[in-house]
Amino acid sequence: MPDITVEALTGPGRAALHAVLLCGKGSASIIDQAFCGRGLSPHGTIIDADGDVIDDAILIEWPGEAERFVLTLHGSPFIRDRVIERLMQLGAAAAPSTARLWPARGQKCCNKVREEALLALPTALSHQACAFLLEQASERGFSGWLARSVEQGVVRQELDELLRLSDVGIGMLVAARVVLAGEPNAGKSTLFNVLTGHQRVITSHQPGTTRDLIEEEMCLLGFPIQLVDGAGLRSAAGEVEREGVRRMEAAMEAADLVVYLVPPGAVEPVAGMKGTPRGRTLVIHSRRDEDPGGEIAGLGISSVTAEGLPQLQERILQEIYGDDRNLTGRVCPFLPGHR
Ligand SMILES: Nc1nc2c(ncn2[C@@H]2O[C@H](COP(=O)(O)OP(=O)(O)OP(=O)(O)O)[C@@H](O)[C@H]2O)c(=O)[nH]1
Ligand SMILES: [Mg+2]
Repeated sequence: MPDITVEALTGPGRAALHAVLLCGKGSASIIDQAFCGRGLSPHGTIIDADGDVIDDAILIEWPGEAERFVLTLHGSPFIRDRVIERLMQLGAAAAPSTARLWPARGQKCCNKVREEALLALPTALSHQACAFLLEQASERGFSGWLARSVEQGVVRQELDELLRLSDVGIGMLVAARVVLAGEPNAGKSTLFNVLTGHQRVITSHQPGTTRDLIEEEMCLLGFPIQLVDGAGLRSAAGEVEREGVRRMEAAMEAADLVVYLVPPGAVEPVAGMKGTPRGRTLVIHSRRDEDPGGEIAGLGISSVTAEGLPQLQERILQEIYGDDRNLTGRVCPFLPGHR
């Protein structure tokens, strides 16, 4: 039996593409049987024993003595597994499982946390989240820390610090729910559109325009946020708007943060008032460009002039995660299970 190994270079799960490595003396003969079109162009098809097509593929052939091939396939795990199965049918053996993840090959610390970080990478919504995961997957990050702590033990203080930071680490990957609330016409939908960067929601001067809950995942300074817009809070006359208000109140209850918009002339919410936000609330003064001289306590914003919007983004993250949010160069858990 020739010493030929096959392995997936890309991680498990669905992806845009998968890459499979076949190497060892005799690989070329396996490729000749499994890949139609070798030598004509890098493009070809992988076929099964009956000649049926498993996938269209691109074949990369390494120059040199050693027989080494990479097949780039479509990203379905079923396609990848069928191709590997076919190559094994033709005489290849599975490579050792520790080599399954390409970046982990040859490295000492190939533990579960490293694999979890690499698996989470395709779902990261910002370059900060990607850099964070790559760091946690490395010797410098949570993965390396865990491997060292198994050998050397940990001190209580270190654990307390990791637990404290874990909220921020998890927040890098799992979106916090931020609900925009306030009376009708406060400017919720206009702010929703500005923050998400497109005209997602209908806005109008007519109070009671929005009734359904509208949600969109977006990125705020590197953190994923599930932003929610909905009905303005008032004692609505119509049945449909009443249902909208009821849904908005439920969304506020479940939110990680309620951003309560107070336009010029409206009153700030006070405890016990109908529609008072429960849970964590950030009260902001909206439509400031309409009343620039008006006295306010706290943050003022305008969705038209963009006044106060950078500060608003900072304040939202500060309310949810606190001031200590920069994770660069720090060991930090990133999944709820790590706690
Ligand atoms: N000048 C000015 N107008 C604004 C601003 N934000 C919203 N508006 C206007 O105020 C009106 C109401 O805005 P919406 O965003 O629809 O208000 P809403 O809170 O979603 O209202 P409902 O859906 O009815 O609850 C619209 O005519 C907007 O164009 C702002 O910052 N400045
Ligand atoms: Mg609206």
